[in-house]
Amino acid sequence: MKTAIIGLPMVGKTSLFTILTGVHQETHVGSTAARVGVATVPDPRLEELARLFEPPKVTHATVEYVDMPPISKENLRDPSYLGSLRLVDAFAHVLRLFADETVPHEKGSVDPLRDLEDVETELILSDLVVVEKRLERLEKDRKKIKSAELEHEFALLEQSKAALEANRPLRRLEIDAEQEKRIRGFQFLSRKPMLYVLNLGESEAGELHAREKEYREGPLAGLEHTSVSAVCGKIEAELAQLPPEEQRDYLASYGLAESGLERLISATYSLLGLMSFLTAGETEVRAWTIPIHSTALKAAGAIHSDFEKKFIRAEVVNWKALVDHFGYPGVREKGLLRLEGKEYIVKDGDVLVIRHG
Ligand SMILES: Nc1nc2c(ncn2[C@@H]2O[C@H](COP(=O)(O)OP(=O)(O)O)[C@@H](O)[C@H]2O)c(=O)[nH]1
Ligand SMILES: [Mg+2]
Repeated sequence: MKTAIIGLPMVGKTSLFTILTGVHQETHVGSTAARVGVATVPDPRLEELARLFEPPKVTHATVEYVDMPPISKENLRDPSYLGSLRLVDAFAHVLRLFADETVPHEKGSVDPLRDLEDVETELILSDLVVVEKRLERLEKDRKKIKSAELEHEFALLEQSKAALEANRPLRRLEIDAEQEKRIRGFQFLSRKPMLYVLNLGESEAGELHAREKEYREGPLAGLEHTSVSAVCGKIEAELAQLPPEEQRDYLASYGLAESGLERLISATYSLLGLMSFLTAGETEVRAWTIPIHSTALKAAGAIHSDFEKKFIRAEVVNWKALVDHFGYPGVREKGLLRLEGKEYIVKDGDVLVIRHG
């Protein structure tokens, strides 16, 4: 699962990418190459389970971020740039709220809502080109062949075109599951789930939560497949340089209780429709990534394809119960370890033991 970090030039995309993934590298000016890095999904449950089992290995879930050169008309005409954007599962759009005289803004002033609209419009226009081309082709085909398949696609693209022409991103299009399958192949940019990252200045650090709430309940209220997370890029960058024992004091000096990165990563994770189940034992404590509403069978398959093929049953217990009762014997005794079949819908925080043939 990949999330592309997008936005206008000089808004803090690369800085954010670096602090999320720890990947340092200069991007050449004018380059349309994307860079990929991996961020660890923070999970305090793993630490608690690790204290209990003391395994040699603790493995967190991860999400991938892609650092993209800026969104511009020119870049959006570049096939390799477009290709990188199409491949990702979601976007994190960095909105610049920080004011800094020494960092020029392409549009001459700091105005996050204007930037949001401008980038959205570019994504919409890019999709419109794709829709119009395909519709042209379909018009011809429909004259030659009568097929329900073509008619369905035609109707869906007409509906998409109407939305785009009204300047509405396709992520706000309400369609059924079958149409969803049909539209997926186009990899439309304006249909990708969108996380807005508010990049605040140091002086506003104390208002992080207030700002986030203001956007969530204001301009971004009720938008489908959209979420918002505020960070203070500059503070996070400096924080990353400090030893862990000094980090809390540093955050406190800005009136912050926690790093914003963890919340940003978690927001990405849920925007992607993902959750974690856990496995825990003496050899490893680990978080596994699966889509929300996955069955026990799918969860088994995430661990090993053989576990899915030869699945018999899953033993399931909530992670907290396992910690509170000091391990499997304790939860077994209390009847908290349940036997579940293939169709069981796994919950976030379930610890699974897969029984297989
Ligand atoms: N004051 C301030 N400067 C920032 C912040 N984030 C990034 N910058 C600066 O803005 C410039 C552009 O940052 P960069 O991450 O390369 O932006 P990009 O062009 O969007 O990738 C750099 O000089 C950064 O040091 C921030 O939160 N506060
Ligand atoms: Mg950059």
